[in-house]
Amino acid sequence: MRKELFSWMKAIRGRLHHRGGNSHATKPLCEPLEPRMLLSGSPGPAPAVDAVQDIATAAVFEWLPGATYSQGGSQALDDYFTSGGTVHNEFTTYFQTKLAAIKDTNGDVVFDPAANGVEVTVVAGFGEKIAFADPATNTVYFDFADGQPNEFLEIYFDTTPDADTVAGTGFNDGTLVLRADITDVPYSFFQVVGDPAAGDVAPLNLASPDFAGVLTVLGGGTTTLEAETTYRNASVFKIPVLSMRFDITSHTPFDTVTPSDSFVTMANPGTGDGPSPTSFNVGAGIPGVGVGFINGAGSLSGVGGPDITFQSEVVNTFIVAPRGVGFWANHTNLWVGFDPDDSFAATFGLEDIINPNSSWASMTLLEALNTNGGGNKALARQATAALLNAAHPNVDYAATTEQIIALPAFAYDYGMPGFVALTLQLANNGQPAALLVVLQWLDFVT
Ligand SMILES: [Ca+2]
Ligand SMILES: [Ca+2]
Ligand SMILES: [Ca+2]
Repeated sequence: MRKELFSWMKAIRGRLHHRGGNSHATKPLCEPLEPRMLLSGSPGPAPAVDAVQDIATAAVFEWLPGATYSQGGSQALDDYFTSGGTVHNEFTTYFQTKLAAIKDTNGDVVFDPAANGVEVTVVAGFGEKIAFADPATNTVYFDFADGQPNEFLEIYFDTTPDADTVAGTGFNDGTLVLRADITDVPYSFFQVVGDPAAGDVAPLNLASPDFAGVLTVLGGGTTTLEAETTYRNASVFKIPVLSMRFDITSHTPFDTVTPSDSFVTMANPGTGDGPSPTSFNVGAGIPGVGVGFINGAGSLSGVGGPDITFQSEVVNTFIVAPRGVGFWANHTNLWVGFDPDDSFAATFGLEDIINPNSSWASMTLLEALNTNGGGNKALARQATAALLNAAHPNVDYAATTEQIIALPAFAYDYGMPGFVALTLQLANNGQPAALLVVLQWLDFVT
């Protein structure tokens, strides 16, 4: 090992005195933490979807156009206006839709539920309140109303596909595979095009007769949800999903799907089928809800009400825990910003340190990941995994790529490759505390 160290450190021989007192640092590292990612044998559905194991780091979830329903949304706007902008009543927004495809960071489809004969659905409910309504632009901005009793976000894996947008059923059956606490709605607005008081401008319904004759305002908006995982089925979401973001684009009138008759309005207390959806259609016996009220011409300040429903397009991404050396070595398709054939020396700025005649000089990043042994080799593979973690937009990592790139030279400069490798190994397995100390040190000396 010492011989190898010298070959790598050709250019920094003069600084070897820094090694004093760090003899422990080059001990070979055992790597007991890597198996953490290998979750298998869990009960639950048996998805014929190896791709799903990669979803969290791969991917963007693209959901099919679906329906969103803001129960009390128009009433809240009316209350806001009639109170002179002082009343900010809470209402509840529900959405439900079906997964179209999982795509990787290149935009390529990595999983197609329909082609696999399965269905993945999402249902959610969350509180909102009007932050500010601007009559000059017909734009309403919403704040998150956290912690409503009917707040939920659930993803289902269903081997008997049955989700029906018109009926609003089949969105919370099968097996619940992910549950999350909605933690923020950092951005939500809706803008009516034209004068909402001048009357409704477009038919709400398409093929369904259920909303026949119901008119709607014309408009569009965006809502972003942030949520943190509270339950994960490890046989589908094999990677620890920490958090997620849903970007919901809504508009009226509906133009590619029909409004839903019912919505899931309650959280599922278990992991199988969830509670039956609540009907919002004509004749449901819900006061104030029905033809002429939903989006239609009501008596309320020209905005209709008390509820409003939209067609929505939803995409979402997941933030996952860092991945270890083995994962990145076996998932080169998920690398972002770096290629397996990239030079290790060039990537980490080590050309002046590495002996050009040694095998280190020609080592690729993939070869670096596959090194065995401690000290230099441990640093090479852990720094490469750390770099890939830091570079991936869906990985929650404690360091930037710039910091990781600077670490190997720093580690050799201070004679502690084994120690830095250990801190990176811990960080690559979700324990960043030691790395954060090293980064403070790095920051101090550079
Ligand atoms: Ca089903
Ligand atoms: Ca279903
Ligand atoms: Ca919450």
